[in-house]
Amino acid sequence: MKQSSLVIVYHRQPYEEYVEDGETKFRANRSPNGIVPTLKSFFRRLAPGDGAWVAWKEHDPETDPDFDKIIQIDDDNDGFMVRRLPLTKEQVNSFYHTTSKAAFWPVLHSFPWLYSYDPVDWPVFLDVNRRFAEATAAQVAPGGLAWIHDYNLWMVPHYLRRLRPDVKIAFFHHTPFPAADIFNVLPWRLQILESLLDCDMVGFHIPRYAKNFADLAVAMSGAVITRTADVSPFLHVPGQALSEPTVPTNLRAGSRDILIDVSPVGVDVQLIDAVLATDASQAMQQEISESLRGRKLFVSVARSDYTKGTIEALLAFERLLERRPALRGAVKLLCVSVKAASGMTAYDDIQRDIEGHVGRINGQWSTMDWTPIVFSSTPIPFDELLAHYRVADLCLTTPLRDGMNLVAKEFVAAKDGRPGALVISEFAGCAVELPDAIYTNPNGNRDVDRAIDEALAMTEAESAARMAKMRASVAARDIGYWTEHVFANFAAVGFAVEPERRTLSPAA
Ligand code: GDG
Repeated sequence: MKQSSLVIVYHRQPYEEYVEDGETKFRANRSPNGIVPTLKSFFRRLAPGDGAWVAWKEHDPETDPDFDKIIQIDDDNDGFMVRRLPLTKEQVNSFYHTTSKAAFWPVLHSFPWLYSYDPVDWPVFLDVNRRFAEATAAQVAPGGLAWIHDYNLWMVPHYLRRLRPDVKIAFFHHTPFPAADIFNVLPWRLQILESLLDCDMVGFHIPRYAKNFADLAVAMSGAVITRTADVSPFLHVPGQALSEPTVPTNLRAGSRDILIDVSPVGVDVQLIDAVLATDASQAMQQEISESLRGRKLFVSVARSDYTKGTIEALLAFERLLERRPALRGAVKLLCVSVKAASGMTAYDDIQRDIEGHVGRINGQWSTMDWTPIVFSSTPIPFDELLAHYRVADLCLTTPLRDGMNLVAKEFVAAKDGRPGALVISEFAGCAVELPDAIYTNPNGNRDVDRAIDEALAMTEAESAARMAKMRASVAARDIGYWTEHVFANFAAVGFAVEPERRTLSPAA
């Protein structure tokens, strides 16, 4: 079997599976946005067919004994291979829903009181991570690079390093990385840290997370920071909650040098522009504008998660109606809070609470010709989302913690310098890149109210100028920039791709 120079290890599958005429078929994910299409575009920089992806697939060996572990996907990313790791429902439940989501996720997002230890079956987590490492070890070519994503695969580097000492290992965290005081709530902290120190490169969205990680490594395992750099002005807003003036860039742990990478994920600005320029989108934008009949449109879009601050946004919107009677009937909120498929208690609770607030607010304030909140718990098509962003007056993004938050960047890109405002939590990673947004601290009502009032009071000229500055920043550091940056760091740790493929645009 052919091995691959670059193997992306990410728990989600990079395709959709469907059945036609009794036959299982695969197609590219219908939604073109989000991180999966971005990661797949990395394969375009390799020789055609040279990329591979490792993901899990829930599988019952009793009902499907002929499960294909390896499949070929031929989409517009030059074709790539997917190694599917069959996991039983029980393994998925333990490794993903319990250990990753009920124990790691709250700690990573600084909600240690929601951390749940008792149901964690650590040996199952290790076993699943070991299997991921074995699948990766079988797939990656000599001297190739395995790029592992996110906390649910934290222990993969440990196993992979022992199976394949010749390969380069890179890791990227999509979540925040908290300070040691919080991280150390996890009883498996040393094992996790040592596994990450088996990597050649560990990546984060922003300097604060990188610094937290490096400080943890120094405190817990005797690693030494061998280089620190000034943070680029594009990622530093003095006095801002997540801002850092300097960042460690290199660590030495035992005999290994580790590159600490800071690379905030960008959005596909070319794709957003192209979608918004279509006749269908223009017609949709016109229709949305007309349906508003002069009302101001607010948008709040996120997965349903207690970290995302959707309840804080809904309550702020309700307070706005209470505080400013003149706005009753004059504002509308599109709230998309996409329900998790999991059946986990914490997520069922938050969904129920969000829907309860929407129902209550609409029940209290609706009139015959005005419903304050339009709500969706299922994803709306990307083109519809973008058309709403383009028309919207305000994007209300109030996570209590968020690794980056791509919604805010997509909104900024879609506005393309038109008047509008982004109210962003200071605790979302993207805030360090967007000083022209209106910052808020969602931990207090008064500050969110202040931020919304400030947004509504801005003149058109000021809001357009701020949106234009943010758009320039988001466009300059889009997914193409991110891809270049990551490949440059892959090269710095000894994994170089052919120069002529490196110049390809990921959106090409
Ligand atoms: C994790 C980290 C980090 C949402 N609703 C709809 C929809 N979306 C799309 C958005 C955006 C994506 O999903 C969500 O990205 P986020 O960054 O906001 O959040 P997470 O899913 O939590 O992602 C996060 C990210 O990883 C990347 O590293 O930024 O901090 O938590 O692209 O547009 N798309 C469509 N309909 C929806 O209703 N089509």
